[in-house]
Amino acid sequence: MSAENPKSSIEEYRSQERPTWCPGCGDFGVLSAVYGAMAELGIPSEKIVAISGIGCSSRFPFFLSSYGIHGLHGRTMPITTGVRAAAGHGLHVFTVGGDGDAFAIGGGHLLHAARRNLDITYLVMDNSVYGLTKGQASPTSALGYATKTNPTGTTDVPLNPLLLALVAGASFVGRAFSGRPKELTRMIVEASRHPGFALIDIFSPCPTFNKVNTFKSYREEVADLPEDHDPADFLQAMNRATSESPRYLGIFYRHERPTFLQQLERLKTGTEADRPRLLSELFDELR
Ligand SMILES: Cc1ncc(C[n+]2csc(CCOP(=O)(O)OP(=O)(O)O)c2C)c(N)n1
Ligand code: SF4
Repeated sequence: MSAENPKSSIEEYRSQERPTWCPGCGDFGVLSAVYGAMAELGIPSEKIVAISGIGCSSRFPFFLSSYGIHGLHGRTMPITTGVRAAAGHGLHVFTVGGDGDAFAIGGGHLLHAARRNLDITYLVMDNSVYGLTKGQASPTSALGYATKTNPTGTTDVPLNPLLLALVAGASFVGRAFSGRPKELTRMIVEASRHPGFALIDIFSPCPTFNKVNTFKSYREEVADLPEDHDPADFLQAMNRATSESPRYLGIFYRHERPTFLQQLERLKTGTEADRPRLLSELFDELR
């Protein structure tokens, strides 16, 4: 994580490229929240890298004044792992993309980045549809969700991103809504400060293709996590992540354990003779 210089101007993070998203797309709210969070954290724009896959949401790096990689569909985690290993703590790494990129074609990579506790903030703009390719069902589409390519409705049971991240070992798991920009900004700040793999699943409606999961429907379905929620309690996080009514927003789980970079550093310290003891200490901390 880079040095913080709180309260930069939002303008520092806005690139010269204007977003090409459709009017009313939820991704605008996510972009504004990232500008706001970066300004609050005061991370210099040259210390940020945004890495994406392919999709409407994956155009994100063009609109952020920072380093960026617009990669391959579903391959954000291998790219991010390489960037993180090469850059060490010197850059703040944002990985961004859609629910298709993250949980369909990229699903296998996601699991292993989470268990490895890769040091990143991963923002998934979850619109429950493949936006860029014109509206096919995605892993988070509701059962029976009908599209032009599947007019009778999908028979695939929707995947729960929070449960997936929790069982894979993500050390920070949150859910937010682009229609609630203040809370979203706050959560991006918290996730950015978290050492390790921080995933935020963001309800980010696609008004062009998804007429089921809309700003209006989310407003009716969501509620903040109860005040007694303890983000250190894994089972409570699992339990509340399964709730459909309401669908909770907030930080479900947060737990610190050695991150990918810290693990690499530990493996390099000490002499050959120290290695068995250092490894055994590291394994104890990872358990
Ligand atoms: C290897 C590969 N397979 C398929 C595609 C076609 N493709 C491009 S984007 C996309 C899905 C986009 O959906 P999502 O990741 O949810 O992002 P959104 O557009 O909704 O933001 C697909 C299937 C591709 N570009 N590359
Ligand atoms: S198609 Fe949907 S996800 Fe893509 S830019 Fe338009 S509203 Fe946003």
